[in-house]
Amino acid sequence: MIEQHYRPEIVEADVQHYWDAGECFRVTEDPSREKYYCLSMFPYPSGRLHMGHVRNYTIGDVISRYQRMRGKNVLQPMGWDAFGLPAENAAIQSQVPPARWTYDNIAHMKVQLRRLGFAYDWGREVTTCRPEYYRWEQWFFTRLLKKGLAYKKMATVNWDPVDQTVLANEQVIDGRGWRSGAPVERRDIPQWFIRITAYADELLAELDNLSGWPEAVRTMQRNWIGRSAGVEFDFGVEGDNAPLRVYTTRPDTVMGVTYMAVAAEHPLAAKYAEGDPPLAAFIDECRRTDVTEAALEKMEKKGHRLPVHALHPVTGEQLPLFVANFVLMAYGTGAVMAVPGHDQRDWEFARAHGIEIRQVVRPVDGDADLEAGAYIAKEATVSCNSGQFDGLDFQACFDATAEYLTQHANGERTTRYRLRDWGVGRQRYWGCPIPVINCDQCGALPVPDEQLPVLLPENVEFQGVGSPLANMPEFYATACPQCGGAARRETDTFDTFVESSWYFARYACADHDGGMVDRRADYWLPVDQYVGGIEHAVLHLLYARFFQKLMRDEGLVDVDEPFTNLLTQGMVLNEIFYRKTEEGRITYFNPADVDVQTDQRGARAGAALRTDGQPVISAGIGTMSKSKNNGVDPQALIDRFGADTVRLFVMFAAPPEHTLEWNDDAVLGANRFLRRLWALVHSHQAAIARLNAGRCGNGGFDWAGSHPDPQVRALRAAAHAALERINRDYQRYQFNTVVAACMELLNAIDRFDVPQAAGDGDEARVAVVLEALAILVAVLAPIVPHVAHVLWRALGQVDDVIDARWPEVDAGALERDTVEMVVQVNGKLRGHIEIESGADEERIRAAALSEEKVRRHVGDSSIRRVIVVPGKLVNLVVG
Ligand code: ANZ
Ligand code: ZN
Repeated sequence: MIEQHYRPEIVEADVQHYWDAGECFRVTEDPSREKYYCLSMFPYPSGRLHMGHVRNYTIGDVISRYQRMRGKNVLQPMGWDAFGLPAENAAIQSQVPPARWTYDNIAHMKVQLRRLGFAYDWGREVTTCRPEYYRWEQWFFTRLLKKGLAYKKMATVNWDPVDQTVLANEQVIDGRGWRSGAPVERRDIPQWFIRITAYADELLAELDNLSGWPEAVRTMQRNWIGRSAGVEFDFGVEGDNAPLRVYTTRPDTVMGVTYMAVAAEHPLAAKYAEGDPPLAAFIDECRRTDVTEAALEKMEKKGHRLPVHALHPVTGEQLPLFVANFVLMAYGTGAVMAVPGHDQRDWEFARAHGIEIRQVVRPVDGDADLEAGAYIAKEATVSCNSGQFDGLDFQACFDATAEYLTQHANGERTTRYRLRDWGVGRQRYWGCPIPVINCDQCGALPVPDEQLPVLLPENVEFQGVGSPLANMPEFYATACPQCGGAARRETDTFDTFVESSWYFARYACADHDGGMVDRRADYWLPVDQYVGGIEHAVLHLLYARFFQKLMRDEGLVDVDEPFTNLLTQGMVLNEIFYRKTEEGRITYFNPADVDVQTDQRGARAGAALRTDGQPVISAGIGTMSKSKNNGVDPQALIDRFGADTVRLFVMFAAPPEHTLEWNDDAVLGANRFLRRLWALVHSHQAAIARLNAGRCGNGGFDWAGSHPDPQVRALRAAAHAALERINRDYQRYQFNTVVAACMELLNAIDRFDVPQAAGDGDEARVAVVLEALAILVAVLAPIVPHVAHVLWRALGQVDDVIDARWPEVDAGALERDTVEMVVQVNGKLRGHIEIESGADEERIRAAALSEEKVRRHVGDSSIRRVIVVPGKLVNLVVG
């Protein structure tokens, strides 16, 4: 028997204790059962959970619990993405070693996660900064090294000249070091890379098969990989110059070339700069400009004419030749054929230099306006002004020109990727040491297996200037594994994306100490449902897919793709309030400290800070963030309302992929719903207990055939119709409408009259309430598992609701088996009857006459005729 009042703090503590004691969420591999692996992106242990975590993990937990009730063998693990920069920053600020800070945070956040009641198998917890984990990452890297899939090359880093250290991108603020404030310099140093480009084709091709991923994410990955088909071929150059080789993705526009451009570093530019000081100065200027894509887009397109012409490979035409600041030496051949009619950069440059803009492509129907800008379309187009290549669509013209250029201009078709190899080295302390030994004689060698792991010293003096590893001979001094001479350990550590690229596989066998993974990974992988933030759409998800393939090719796992289905949850938003001082300094105020005033019509009239009553400015709604001071602390909410209310709120407030706007009233509403549910079960529990006792438990009531009481039938129909909708919405993860349907069902049960005293004929009324409540509690169990656990018991169920079988829709209950008919006597409305659809005339007539009002109007007259409009109306003609 449950108490009268819902007290979440007691309910939740009890139920969590029960789950722990029974190890209810521990799973083992069971080949006889269908597995379901549900994974939420593991958190960085920053210290506290935020609402984004709560949303992410609630969605994952609801899916996991739902699948379990559907009979699957469900794995839902949790762990910690524990290496990374914030630990170093904290160490500098508060003098705690990064390891201590990290482990303390993990301990605290674990308590918070437990408090939310997530069904995790904590026995599989993975903490990436522990040697048990990262040793296998090191081992794996040494395999990649041996296969040539890992290599070292020069790469540019941000260098802080005052602190004498490499800075991460996040540590560069407006071009200055975050601590020293000194302008950051660029330096080239040797760094470690993994050859992701070797898998570019497969990573791209398999995106087509990932039908369980949002199209937007697949598109982002496609663009990131950026495969393009192109042609490299030669233009002639006047004088005794070598031919000028270009790379283009639009050979179909070759007839529209009106000038040529080379990069400042191109040999042709250098050749003519010798006797030309203005050109030399221009080249110098180009070298100093930023070459990021964004900068190239915006900057003024500048160029300097060279004293020779290039020669068109088809027409032999003389083309002006420039050195231009928008051509990059590192891309393609460092030279471009410029087609101002169909390339925007070329168009801008041509405009600025008075060069001809020639149209060679037009829309199939109509024309393009080249006065406004370049016409870049490739679909529904046709080539024009192109001589022998006229009248072709994009692909046909591409093929025809490519073929011609291959024959006549030393051409070659090429495939290029935007994707670059993954630079995995970081000049940081709090990361996994890269397992390499550098020997002056033998070069960079992998650390031998028996010397792994290379332990990261955890008790370090951390000054924040550079990585302490580079100043710790006890760490770096070692012997060369090949010649035995003195050698130096690599002091770079891995990018933390390396750890998160394989943790999903490690969960399958987290306790395995004989290798990276064991055969249990074959049982669990691929992850059936992955849940996480859209901010990881490209890097993390691409690296994880890449690692899956690397592991496959090492024989460690057998599937090609790690994540069958991906759900990217939307951001959690809240209002933003601020004040600005006269000097322009902005202070943000937490919405919880702001009172919003409304006018008579309920529209917002203003907002004021509660503490001083003075106005604050509203900046609308935005993502919850520290910088805007508009976060809501989940812990405070849990303390006040309980975890179930918080879980219910986040699931009800919006579909998982949409943004979720914070709303205090809706949190209260969620709490009220749970209290009503509790009260409802409480009010019926005595009657239910009697019913169950009479039927030896389970309330098993035989609903075969139609029940004579229309109200009983109606409630059954409502419950099963709700279940049908709920099932559909669970399948498509529309949890908000699941909750809405539950609310309606609760109202329907609430309206239903149940006799509270024992009485024979009322058994069906208790039974139908029990059935409806059992459906309601069962379908709510994934969302509000604690309260559902207790209420399930109160309904007389012996099993735990986590293991209850998902309720089934009884199609018989759904059939609208009665119709309402209007009863007329001599054409005048005299009453209504509820009657089985398909009842015959005899039955309808009897039912009509059983109505008191109808009987009065018929009186003693004889019935001469009965006119039935099926399903609608019966007219008794009397006289
Ligand atoms: C002629 C042309 C005509 C081009 C046209 C585009 C549109 P993606 O797709 O990113 O690979 N390009 C080639 N090498 C370059 C370099 N070193 N610096 C700057 N731009 C360069 O880009 C390929 C296109 O970028 C090439 O195709 C070339 O311009 C330009 F209607 O050639 B195109
Ligand atoms: Zn050596």
